[in-house]
Amino acid sequence: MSIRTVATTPFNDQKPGTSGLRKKVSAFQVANYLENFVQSIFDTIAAPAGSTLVVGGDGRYYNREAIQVILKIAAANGFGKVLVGQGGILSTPAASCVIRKYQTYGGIILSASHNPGGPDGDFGIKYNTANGGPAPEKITDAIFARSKSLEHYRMVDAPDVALDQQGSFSLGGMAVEVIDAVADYADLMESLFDFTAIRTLLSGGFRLSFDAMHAVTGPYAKEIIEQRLGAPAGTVINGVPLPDFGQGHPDPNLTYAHELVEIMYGDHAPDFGAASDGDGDRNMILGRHFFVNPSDSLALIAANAALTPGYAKGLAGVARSMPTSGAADRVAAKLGIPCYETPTGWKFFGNLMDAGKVTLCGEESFGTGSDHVREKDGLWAVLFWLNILAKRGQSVEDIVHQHWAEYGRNVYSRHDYEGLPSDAAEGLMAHLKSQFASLPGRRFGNYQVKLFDDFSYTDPIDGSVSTGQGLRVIFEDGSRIVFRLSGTGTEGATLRIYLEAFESDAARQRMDAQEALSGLIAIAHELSQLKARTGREQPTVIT
Ligand code: G16
Repeated sequence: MSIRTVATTPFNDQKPGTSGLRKKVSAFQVANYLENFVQSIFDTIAAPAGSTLVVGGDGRYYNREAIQVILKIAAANGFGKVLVGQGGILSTPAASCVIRKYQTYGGIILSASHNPGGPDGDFGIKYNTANGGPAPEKITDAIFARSKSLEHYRMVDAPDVALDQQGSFSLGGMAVEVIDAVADYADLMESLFDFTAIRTLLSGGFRLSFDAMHAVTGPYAKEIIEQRLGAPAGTVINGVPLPDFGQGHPDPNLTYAHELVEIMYGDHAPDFGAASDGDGDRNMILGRHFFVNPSDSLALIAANAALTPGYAKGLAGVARSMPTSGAADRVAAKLGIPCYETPTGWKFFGNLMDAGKVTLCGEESFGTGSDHVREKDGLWAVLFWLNILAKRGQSVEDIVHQHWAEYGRNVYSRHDYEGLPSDAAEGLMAHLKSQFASLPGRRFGNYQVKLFDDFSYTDPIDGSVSTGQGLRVIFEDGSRIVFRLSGTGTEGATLRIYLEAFESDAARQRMDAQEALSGLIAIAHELSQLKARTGREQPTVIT
């Protein structure tokens, strides 16, 4: 085996964001860009010689090329074995499952999640630790620091490994095992949910549509929903993963999953609709002519967990990201379990799950999951819902309405302003911050500001502190407006405005969220000088 040590110059922009390093494909194609980052990961994690690594991605453009590079750098850095999903495919939750099941040292996941793919689209890479979860900030910060001083990377000179066939191969002395990308994950799902009850539901005329958005979940959904659960062929739509996602935007929300939305809001709509994103960790849940807000979905899953075999023994606790609505808090209070509030980013849930403090976690950004893996999990959420529906025998809409009647409704919406010039977005945030001292106590119609701060979090397990996690305007009645800049985009800036108000009056709970939140929306525009600073009045995406 010949190992080449290649001289390189560092890049200064390899700082991982909310979830790994995400850039345009063209940025990753710059000579040594990917190689440098991979070597920086390996230098940082210092895995003992002979360690096992997992590598897989969501199948987007550049996935295959990147895997070959990673394998050759891993071989030159002393790894003993790499498990790769067949065809280079592993959904993000499946990668987490494989890391945990085979107790590997860690894994590298290639994805830019819900961002578009193709030669002009986005690519991404992130490192997950032995618990199966995204590396915590102290590791991503160290990788970034290393990337800024890297002068060499090591790589074996060897031909590419054939990834399309399962089996064991040798690459410069390192074993490469190409594994079934779906089986381990599908078995895990079968162990958590009542597949018999769901099969009975599906054979009794209940209809569903699952939109894989030409992204990674297609093969997983076909195996689980159509094969193991017996749903008719065609239940999974857009089920063939394509490198450019069929030129779509694989983000399961009301704007980008429009094909599913048209089906679910059309005549003869199925009983249940769901979609997942590029790498399979997000989910959107729809009933017939009905949208389930992700924050409500987390609360509902927590409230109904006892109906599933995997969670019947009870929940240790729940966690949600700060901008996620407080609906889950109400369920936790009733169950007598703690509810933790973390910054945005799944990596913040890992310590809580590892310490056994929480079982379920969720985010407003269409992410829900549990301690079965250490990533959010789109299909898991869909199966959780199907299990609930099979046991309760009610429609999605009725279940949600009944939940609101019992707990009250945290009326919620997120407004995204995508593709803003970075300086305008940063100017808007700076303008908001200039009001830290003056805003508390101010009255806007019925709303009086109680608190205005920049959210910071102290991890209760390791004491690490994360600051600057979103500007919170909290009103005396508990309503909130949160302003944050997204950490996952690759072009310009995306401003997210999160709006929440509580409605205990059953007669008003079914009101349209935009209407119910119109007062808060107007305040958000006024405080941020949104139109003057960005020229925008209407969000790109409303959730
Ligand atoms: C990632 C993170 C999530 C986060 C989401 C949105 O999801 O894992 O925890 O909520 O981004 O982050 P932001 O608001 O910074 O864009 P994914 O699905 O993109 O990996």
